[in-house]
This record gives sequence, C-alpha cells and structure tokens, in this order.
Amino acid sequence: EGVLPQEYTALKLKVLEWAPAAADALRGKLPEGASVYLCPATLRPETMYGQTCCFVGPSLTYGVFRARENEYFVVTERAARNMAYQGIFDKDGVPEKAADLQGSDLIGTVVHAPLSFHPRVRVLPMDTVLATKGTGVVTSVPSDSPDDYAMVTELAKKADFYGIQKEWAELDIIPIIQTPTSDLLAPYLVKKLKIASPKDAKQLLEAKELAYKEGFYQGVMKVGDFKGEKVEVAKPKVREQLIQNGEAFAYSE
Ligand code: A2H
Repeated sequence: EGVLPQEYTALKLKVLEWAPAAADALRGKLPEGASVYLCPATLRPETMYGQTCCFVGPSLTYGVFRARENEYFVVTERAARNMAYQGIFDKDGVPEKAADLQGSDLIGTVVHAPLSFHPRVRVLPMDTVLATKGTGVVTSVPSDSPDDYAMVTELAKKADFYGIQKEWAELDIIPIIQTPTSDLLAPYLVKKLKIASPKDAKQLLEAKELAYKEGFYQGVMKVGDFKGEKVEVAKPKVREQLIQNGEAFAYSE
C-alpha cells in the first residue's frame, strides 16, 4: 500500500438478471423493487466505453449493503466499512447488510455497464481479484488492461472449465484509446510480451506498467464525448460526467 490515498472511481453496474445461485441466496432478503449494483473500483474511468464483462473473485465473500432507500451495493465487507466511513451511504456507522453472496454465486449475472458499447455484460470469474484492494469487484476493459485481456482470453479458451458460456467472454473489443504504438494497447502488449495466461504474473506486471504510462501520457480518446482529447485531459471529465449522471461515485482508500 502506498502512502498517498488512491482515488478510485466506483462505478454502478445495475443488476438486470441474477444468476440462479445468487437469486436463491437473495430470496426474501431485499425489499420489492430494490435496485442492486455491483460497484467495481477503477483508476481508468476514461476507458469505461470498452467494458466487456465484470470480474469477481469466485472464492471471495461479498455483502449486499444498503446504500439508501431501495438501493444496494455488492462489495466486500471491507469496502462497505470504508464507504460508510466516507459518507457514501445515507447512514454512517456500521453498514447494513441484507445478505452475503459468494463470488461464485454471482457468475453469469447480467449487469448494465454505464458508457459501454456493450450495455449488458456478464459477471465472470477472476482468481487474481484481491479482497484487500478496492471493492473486490473489477470491471473488465480488455482493450486497455493487459490483466483483463489475458483473463477474457483464458475464459474464452476454457469456458467449460470455468463453468461459463464461451460467448460471455467473447464480446467485441473496440478501440477506445489511440497511442503511438496501437489503438488496442493491451492485446498488443500481451502478444508482444508472449503472455500465455493470467498466471504469467511477471510479464503481466510489466505490460500493466507499460500500458498505464503510454495510455495516460500519450493516449488520445477515439470515442465518446471527449473524442480527440488527450487521456490526461479526458480522464477527469469522464469521471465527472459519470458522477453527475449518478452512474459512479468517488471512493478512496
Ligand atoms: B483498473 P491499484 Cl483499463 N484486485 O480499471 C485486483 N485488481 C483490482 C482490484 C482488486 N481488488 N480492484 C481494482 N483492480 C484493478 C480498468 C483498468 C485498470 C484499465 C487499465 C489498468 C487498470 C479496467 N479494469 O489498472 O493497485 C482495476 O483495474 C492497472 C493499475 O489500486 C483498477 O483500475 O493501482 C486497478 O486494478 C487498481 O489498481
């Protein structure tokens, strides 16, 4: 953990259809008409146009926490405590938990991803999601995140092993940011560094650092309201727009 607080953007991915196991676990536990959101924490709000799925750790435990009347967030207990402390929920103090959910129960759930070219995306498993960072929910942008690209490639290759449908991991990867090297920087780096799976941690770390630097300092938006603007300039604008629209909120830790 660094010395300075990390300023995340937490997105609100509204649940449209629960996976059967999650529906069972929630039966009778939420008020009629409640909206539930998975809330991934991201450092790259400007890439949200390229979301193709949402990752959870299958072995992690999540809670369904009451944010305000008729609105619930699916995050780790740790994140919910931080959120309550930061005034994100209407009541401060101990967050009110409606239910527990195992990450594995969420796989296959359909959520609405704000800004994405693919408005309906699936919740999919990623073993490397840390319980100790962010909200334990990670939105997947395979065009710009090497980790995400390596994971969706793995999921499509071994769909049966992961207990998912192959199509869920095969949504089109649309160019979001142009850099001097590529307009699909993450797939480019994964191939260049010969990354074969999400287990290639060392090369993935290198790819992640290269992608982050090049994307931030040399990237130009190819899509959206800030098309043609530098990433550095567009990033806070996209973040503000998401927050203004009620589709995201500031979260730090
Ligand atoms: B980023 P930092 Cl396009 N476990 O969002 C593992 N990874 C997590 C996580 C957790 N519990 N919580 C958040 N993250 C990911 C977008 C993105 C991200 C792009 C490119 C790079 C990138 C789409 N995924 O991150 O350790 C989230 O993925 C590379 C730094 O706090 C979040 O931003 O610096 C980032 O890691 C936060 O990592």
